[in-house]
Amino acid sequence: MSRSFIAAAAQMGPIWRDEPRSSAVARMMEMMREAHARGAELVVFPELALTTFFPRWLLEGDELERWFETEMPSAETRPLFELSAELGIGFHLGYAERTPEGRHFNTAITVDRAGTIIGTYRKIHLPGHREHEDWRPFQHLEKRYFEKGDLGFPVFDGFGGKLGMCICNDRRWPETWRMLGLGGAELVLLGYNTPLQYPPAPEHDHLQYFHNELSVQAGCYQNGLWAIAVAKAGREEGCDLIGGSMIVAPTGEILARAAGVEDEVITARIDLERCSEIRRNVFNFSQHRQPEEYGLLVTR
Ligand code: CDT
Repeated sequence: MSRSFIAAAAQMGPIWRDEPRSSAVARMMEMMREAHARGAELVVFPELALTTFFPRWLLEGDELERWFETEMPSAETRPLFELSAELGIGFHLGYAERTPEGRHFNTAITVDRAGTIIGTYRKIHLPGHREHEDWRPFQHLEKRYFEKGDLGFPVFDGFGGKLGMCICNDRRWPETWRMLGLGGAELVLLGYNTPLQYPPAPEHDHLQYFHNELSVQAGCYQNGLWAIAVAKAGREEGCDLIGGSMIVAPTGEILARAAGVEDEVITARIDLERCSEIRRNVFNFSQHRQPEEYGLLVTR
């Protein structure tokens, strides 16, 4: 496959609490068709793209377990895989995973143009809190519902290059990007559900879009890689989620950006060769990194 191809970010508007997975999948299939019609060979969907963002509620037993996928593809998600293979367009998707051993992860997969899963990632930086906190306008119980990912930051072959993934809060951490950059990733795929309100520090609410762009643009530039960052956006069950999905070049420039907070497809041409503009120059790791000075990064 050519190392230069068109890729799409498929931002999703809200998914309602009682919206069936079949509806979310139908919305994704429509956007997959649009991305394909616009020449894309890869389309990226958000974190937890099949359901509403359920960690905003305290749930137990079956009321909690119903949000998790026990197989991928499943009867409900198989149509997306079939359309991918039919059109010859790959995709990336986030979902809540329950393993056969009963472990729970916030997971993302990448699927190639034949509809085959080529990469799996389980979220490592889980934000929020473990116990219900009355004072919050909404909960963020990722620490309660998910285990820390156990797959590290894998880099795998796909779309003519080296791919990596992270999920939402991971994008704020330079360690995520450096692990992927050191692993050789040329393109990072990521989805997010980011509330416009951050109740522990409301004075930062107006900075949510800025911090999203700051994190992704810095990650791209400092590691000489591309990123496709995709929101679930809009007012979901009374909670406003930011949009601002974007495709970012290794120079840190945003080449395409979603305008609204609804379902929206944006595209840009990704040339993986452009990673070398940064990697052969200012961030030539083998010439300029000084890892012997970075001990604190892993000892504390
Ligand atoms: N989904 C996710 O990781 N969201 C967080 C919200 C802020 S921390 C409570 C994020 O980093 O965007």
